Amino acid sequence: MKPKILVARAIFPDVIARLSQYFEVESNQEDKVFSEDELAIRLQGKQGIFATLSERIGSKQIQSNPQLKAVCNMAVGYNNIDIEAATRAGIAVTNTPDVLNETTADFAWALLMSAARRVTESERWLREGKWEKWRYDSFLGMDLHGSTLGVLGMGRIGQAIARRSMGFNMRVIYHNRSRLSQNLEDNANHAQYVGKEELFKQADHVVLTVPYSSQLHHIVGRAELALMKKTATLVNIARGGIVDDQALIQALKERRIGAAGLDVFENEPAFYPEFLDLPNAVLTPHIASASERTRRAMADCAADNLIAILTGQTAPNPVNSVNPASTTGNP
Ligand code: 8YV
Repeated sequence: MKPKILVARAIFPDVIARLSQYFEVESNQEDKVFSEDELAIRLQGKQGIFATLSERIGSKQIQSNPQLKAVCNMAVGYNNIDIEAATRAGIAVTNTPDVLNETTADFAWALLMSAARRVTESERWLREGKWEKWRYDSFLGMDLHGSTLGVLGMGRIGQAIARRSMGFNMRVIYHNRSRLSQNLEDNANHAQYVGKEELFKQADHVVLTVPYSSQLHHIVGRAELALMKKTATLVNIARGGIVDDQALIQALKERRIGAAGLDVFENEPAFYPEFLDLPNAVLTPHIASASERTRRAMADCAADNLIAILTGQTAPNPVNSVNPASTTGNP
């Protein structure tokens, strides 16, 4: 008998077909977002789940499903999963790193350029039929070339963003848990390590690429925004919760910073509606990894991990280290 798995959201049909060669698949092609209770019920009898960030997998889902062995997220982030509870229960958790680095870095630049050079704001104005004449001061923005880019969280995506700044002749500063090796700094457009405060003070444009954890909740709040230049741009392609969105709304409204490009928000998709009234905010619905090729690679990667774990192989992208001897009921 094939093991049963749940594919929690709609995904590429050929990925479902591939998973079906190994598993009895319960899919969700109608793409309903399950509540936490519903997910706990749907997981009954399933040994694995192909999950996305929308599925909260915590102690409720874990404790009520002692047969669960694998949680494979189609995302590089995994803050939707209680890793400690999963590890205690002997559940292997995996993510999809690397395959999305370049696409996500491209998109950070799309947001940065749109926000700094007021692309979406001026397009809205044009579409509203307001373009009557040229003016010397129409939509004056902030230059990217020759400016200082600050990257908070210089992981693989941060490095890919920094590399792209070479073409804009920018200086790169970064702050991270630990300093990169000289070689990685050189490859990231000779990025210079600075303290967090210095990063916010010196950067003309700040890009956030830190993964979310409860310790990093609101690491960009009122105090950090107050350090930024009045003309600076803030780009968040990392996670909602990294930024205190209410503090950011105030800073943008009062023009204490120049502009923001935001792909992620607190409480997605129910972001604070005040963002909609801010002309200096470029807003996108969590699509930084959304190219055809990358979303396919992410789905394939999550499927590879699920197949590996449930066929007794080593998962390519483990997030936790599971010792089957110390499990409490998910052997
Ligand atoms: C995904 C992401 O689209 O990979 C991540 O961590 O945030 C995005 O690339 C999303 O998480 C889907 O689960």
